Amino acid sequence: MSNSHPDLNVSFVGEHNQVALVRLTRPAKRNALNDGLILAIRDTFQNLPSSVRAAVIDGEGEHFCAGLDLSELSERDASEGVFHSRMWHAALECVEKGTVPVIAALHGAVVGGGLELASACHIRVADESTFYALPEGTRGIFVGGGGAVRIPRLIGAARMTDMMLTGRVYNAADGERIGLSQYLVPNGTAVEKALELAGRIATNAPMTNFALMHALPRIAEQPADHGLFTEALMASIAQSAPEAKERVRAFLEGKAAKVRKD
Ligand code: 1HE
Repeated sequence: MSNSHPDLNVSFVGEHNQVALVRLTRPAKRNALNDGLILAIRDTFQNLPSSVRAAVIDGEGEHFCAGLDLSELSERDASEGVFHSRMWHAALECVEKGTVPVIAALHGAVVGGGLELASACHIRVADESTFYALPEGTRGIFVGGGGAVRIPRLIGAARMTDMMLTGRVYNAADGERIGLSQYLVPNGTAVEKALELAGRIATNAPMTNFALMHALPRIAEQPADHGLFTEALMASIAQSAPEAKERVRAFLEGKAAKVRKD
């Protein structure tokens, strides 16, 4: 897979290229997301090679991502705005509901559309320099990249409302406390930690990863009765895969790792 955009670098890590490292490389503009970059994210996650089992996304320079490229906003009318927002939705859907789990490695600014991109990922690892904001509120606009759907799922509508009404900025520690990131790591180590997690995820049975990406979020939004039914179907599909049988047999024969606390 070659790089399709000058501001997005894709490389592969691991003995079998099983982890894709996708890097925003527009540090002079704080990795602000223009239309070309959004389309490149879409194309990248739509076309990951079949060797890839997990992905990491990070940003070059001092910040993960400054959000929407505001220089492209000024000339857009209302209907163009709808299509623009739908373009972001389609691209971030390719991240969230693509072929492999995606880990965001965060540092510096994770703001506006940058937080929308991070919230489309399955795991967020933040280093101590990370800060989160939704400056849309103070810029007279609204989120348009799926943030209104995904961010309340992480932190609740009340906290998101506060961030947008008041311009509140959360630091890395508070971000972890409220659920914006699942991991908080020392400065400069977010990518390393994200790659370690991705390496582990890449060894899971593909059907388990599929269930976590595609079934769990849907089940979590279904009424309990429907959710339990869907869970039963997903569980039966996952456990019937030959790989699941092999893994369980390996444990019973003492050949697989036990669960241990760190
Ligand atoms: C940009 C952008 C951008 C920086 N669009 N050009 N997002 C925001 O409202 C956040 C706006 N950015 C910032 O608040 C700050 O830039 C940062 C906190 C991210 C970083 O600060 P700093 O001091 O490191 O950098 P800087 O000096 O502010 O910016 C460096 C350059 O990047 C500068 O350009 P230059 O040509 O003068 O060097 C900035 O203009 C440029 N830059 N951020 C365009 N966002 C789907 S809807 C989503 C809606 C949103 O995301 S709205 C929120 C947009």
